[in-house]
Amino acid sequence: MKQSSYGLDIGKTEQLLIRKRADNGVLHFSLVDPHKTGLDQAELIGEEMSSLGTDAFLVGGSLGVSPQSAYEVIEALKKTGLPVIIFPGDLGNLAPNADAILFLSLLNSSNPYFIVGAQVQGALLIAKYNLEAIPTAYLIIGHGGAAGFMGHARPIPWEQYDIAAAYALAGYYMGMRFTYLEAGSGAPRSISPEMVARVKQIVNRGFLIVGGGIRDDSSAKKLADSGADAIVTGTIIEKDIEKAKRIIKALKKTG
Ligand code: 1GP
Repeated sequence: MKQSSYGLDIGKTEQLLIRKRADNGVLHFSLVDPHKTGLDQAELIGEEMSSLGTDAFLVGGSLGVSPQSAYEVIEALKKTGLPVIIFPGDLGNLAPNADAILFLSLLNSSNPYFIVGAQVQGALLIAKYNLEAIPTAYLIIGHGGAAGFMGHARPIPWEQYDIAAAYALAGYYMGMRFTYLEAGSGAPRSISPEMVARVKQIVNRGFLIVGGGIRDDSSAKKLADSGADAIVTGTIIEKDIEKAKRIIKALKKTG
């Protein structure tokens, strides 16, 4: 851990992501849900996605994830040497062997449990596991998918760019260096490039992750060109690896 003079801890994984972003353009994160992905499959996905040039793995899900299943999938993905970061749907996602955890606060939940309650329940365990916590404002947009439903979200309407920007900025002022704009896994469409551009314009010093419903290279590229720092794909990896390949290729050409 690098300690700044103000006592701010920026961990190794976060530093690596920021450095990679600066050096190599927009990053691609591969989402693996331990509820949907068995051990052998996780190993295959790891090999395949790392050879295609993905930058990191996110591991997590909203339903049916146990610490044991998370542990096993993380172990399989770590063989790639790429960062493996927990993307927790609930406390069952916490496993000690990841490189880091997106310490999410679902800011537009109507239930304080998802804003700070689960975080309090998990905090001491995260410290005990010595997991690097990356403070992240998690915002559910539009459809929201299972994450939105399970997290009691009041999804921000697709076209309300300023509301998304205001939430992201509030999160940033509260110390969340990362923002995750989430349309929901398998959402019928992705977040619009206009919303991404507005959020990036307002929170230009934060790291912006965009995911949910991204299924082709041209929409991924538009989101990247609009200011995303990392694009997440999950469903497409399970369904059509060729498309995932084209998405990564398109991102590698971005600045
Ligand atoms: C979900 O943003 C991610 O948290 C990925 O969504 O499965 O639609 O790619 P997809």
